[in-house]
Amino acid sequence: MLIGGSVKTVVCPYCGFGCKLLVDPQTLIVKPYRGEPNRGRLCPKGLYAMEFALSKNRVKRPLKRNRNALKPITWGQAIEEISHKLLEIREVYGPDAVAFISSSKISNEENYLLQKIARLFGTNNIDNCARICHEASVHALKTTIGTGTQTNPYEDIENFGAILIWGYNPAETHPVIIHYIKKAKKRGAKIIVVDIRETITMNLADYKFVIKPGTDIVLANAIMNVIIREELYNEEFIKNRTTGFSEVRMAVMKYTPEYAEKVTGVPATLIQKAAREFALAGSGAIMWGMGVTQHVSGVENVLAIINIALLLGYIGNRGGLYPMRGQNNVQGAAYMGALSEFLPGYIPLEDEKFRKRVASLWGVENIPIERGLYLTEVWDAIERDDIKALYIIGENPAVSEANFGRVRKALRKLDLLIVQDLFITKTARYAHYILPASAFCEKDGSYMNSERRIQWSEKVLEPLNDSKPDWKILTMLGKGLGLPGFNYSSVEEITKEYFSLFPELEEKDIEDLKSENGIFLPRKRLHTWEFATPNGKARFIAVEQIPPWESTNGEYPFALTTVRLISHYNTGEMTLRSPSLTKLMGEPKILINAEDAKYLEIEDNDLVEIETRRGKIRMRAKIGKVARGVVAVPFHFKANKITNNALNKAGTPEFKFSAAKIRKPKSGKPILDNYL
Ligand SMILES: Nc1nc2c(c(=O)[nH]1)N[C@H]1C(S)=C(S)[C@@H](COP(=O)(O)OP(=O)(O)OC[C@H]3O[C@@H](n4cnc5c(=O)[nH]c(N)nc54)[C@H](O)[C@@H]3O)O[C@H]1N2
Ligand SMILES: Nc1nc2c(c(=O)[nH]1)N[C@H]1C(S)=C(S)[C@@H](COP(=O)(O)OP(=O)(O)OC[C@H]3O[C@@H](n4cnc5c(=O)[nH]c(N)nc54)[C@H](O)[C@@H]3O)O[C@H]1N2
Ligand code: SF4
Ligand SMILES: [Mo]
Repeated sequence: MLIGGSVKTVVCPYCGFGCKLLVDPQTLIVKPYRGEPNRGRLCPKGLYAMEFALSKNRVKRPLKRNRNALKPITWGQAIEEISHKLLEIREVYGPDAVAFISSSKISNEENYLLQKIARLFGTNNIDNCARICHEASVHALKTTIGTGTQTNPYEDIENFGAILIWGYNPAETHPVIIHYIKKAKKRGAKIIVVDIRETITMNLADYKFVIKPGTDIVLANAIMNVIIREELYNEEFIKNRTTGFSEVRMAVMKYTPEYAEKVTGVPATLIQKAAREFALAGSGAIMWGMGVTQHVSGVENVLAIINIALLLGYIGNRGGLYPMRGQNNVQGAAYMGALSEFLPGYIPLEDEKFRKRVASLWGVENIPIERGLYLTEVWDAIERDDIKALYIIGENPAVSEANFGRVRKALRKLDLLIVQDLFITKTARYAHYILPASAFCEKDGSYMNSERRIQWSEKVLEPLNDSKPDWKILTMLGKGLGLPGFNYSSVEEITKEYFSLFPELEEKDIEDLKSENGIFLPRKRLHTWEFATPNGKARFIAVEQIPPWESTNGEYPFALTTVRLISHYNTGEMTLRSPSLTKLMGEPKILINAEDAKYLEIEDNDLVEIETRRGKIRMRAKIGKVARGVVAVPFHFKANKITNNALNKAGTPEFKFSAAKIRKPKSGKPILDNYL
């Protein structure tokens, strides 16, 4: 239902860049916001963002499973039954037999409420898809510089002298940020792109480094080897603002450019030239993505990248670290405490003073201190009978988790599965209860983008049918569970409550958040003078090459990685329900090197079968620029049937490396037919 009135400003529901959309409530036409951060630009996903919300397939009322059928029930019944069953499970097995999965698609207020429910219920089993995305960056950044986030705003990118883009393909995944990178290039910035295939982003590059998957540390250490040997590092910065330089100096000695050439495939002379240019640029950004974090060496990969920035003093006013966040509110979900090892503001659970402060705000004596399960640990915990009930909001693990066969088996085994989503997703098909959530445009709330800018999103439409905004459902659930302090009657009351946990927000009010530029938390630029570590200095941590979990061999000779496409989004639940986007969609294809294809007698567009130790999928082939022995498969839809679920120290799976074999089947259809 239209609510009328003037044009509304809404935060894009797709990626973490955080564009604002101007939506006309009469016509529902979307136009780009002229101010920051999108400066009059949008990609097609933002432009057509209203379409999935208007889909006929939305869940319209609460549903309960009755054998194989889903039957409508009232909200009152749903909340009463779910609360009763959760309390019963807590009574018999304890609070840690329940896990909550929050969503990087829902607002700060909604994430804040779900972690509040989990912790008041008695468990830190609360997590979100940050775990399978940038959590390795959070762990590495927190250890070295004291904060786990992007350090600088987007606007700084256009002023730096060089940009190093690593395992990140913004031309497809954050299209609007390309505007900032192009402005830097026009001003003369050198652009270096490191990937395992020739990406569209490489069209902007002065140096295109196509490496073998999982060899990133060798390349990073070789770049440092050149910078140190040629004394191009920033001695003053290292002396005054860091510790641990001598260990890094020792560690990178053996990573000569010649050695790196053998391992990565990038010519030694090019590594030398690029290292020199990056060092002599005087300032620089390093931007990275999933090619870096989704490895068993994810945390160490990020440490290696941070070391390059520290060597050159490219931080604060002379540079920035940009772990570019994926989902529209993944940064907010983490900041609001929807992570199993952190309270709001990334404060560790062990911080007694802060824990007590949170508890007193919530009207209880204390909250649990033991770290909860990572999202990626939940599936084995169900297998072990440690988890009996799972409450999932806006997350689709039956498709997005590595080696999803075992996830689906675990979902089937649960005593109680509640899924709160817009659609009957592949995950919801296993649910005992499905709760219909309202879409982004049917509610107010705040979201935090990758540069830590909190922005207000306005309601454009009334909730569809009997759906409810997630914060309203969670308010009912909190009350149903008998938890204190769930008498919210407006979303702003929740905003005020989370404001009170952050010293930087004490002086601010909601009107500041609703203003044109939103609010940066804690501030626009971090670490200008001092790092957030106990001694105020950044820590170099030397790292050595770590091989991928699986190795290729005669039977599985190919290194398989998974990637994203511009016209598809994650598990497809939103984009596949948008008529305009489906028109733009290309068929996902496996990318293979021309010589490998010739050897296997595969031609462009042939159907091929890709098999790993977990299973097989089929897809058409595209012959293109990727190293021999490497294949890249779009992750959307079925790739996780065959990916490897080995985890890194931060709990992220190695989505970016599985050993595989490729063959041409005699007949058959590609996997995407009739997907939804
Ligand atoms: N169109 C679109 N946009 C999106 C999304 C989407 O699904 N579709 N998803 C959003 C989300 S949740 C996220 S997290 C971001 C992710 O954004 P990106 O990080 O850009 O996404 P990916 O394509 O997964 O991985 C980036 C690159 O890593 C490369 N790569 C693979 N293995 C390796 C390796 O071993 N080393 C190196 N150096 N590179 C490697 C891939 O070839 C790929 O080009 O995108 C967000 N934006
Ligand atoms: N092989 C491989 N696997 C990967 C990756 C990879 O690179 N390779 N990348 C990983 C990464 S980085 C990520 S982030 C994950 C993404 O994995 P998921 O987060 O599971 O994927 P999405 O498709 O974004 O699912 C979001 C869900 O939220 C729902 N939703 C949208 N808006 C709302 C709302 O307002 N309320 C509620 N309640 N629900 C809503 C949508 O309908 C959808 O079901 O995938 C991971 N999996
Ligand atoms: S770049 Fe990201 S935030 Fe901007 S319109 Fe596209 S999907 Fe939305
Ligand atoms: Mo992500």
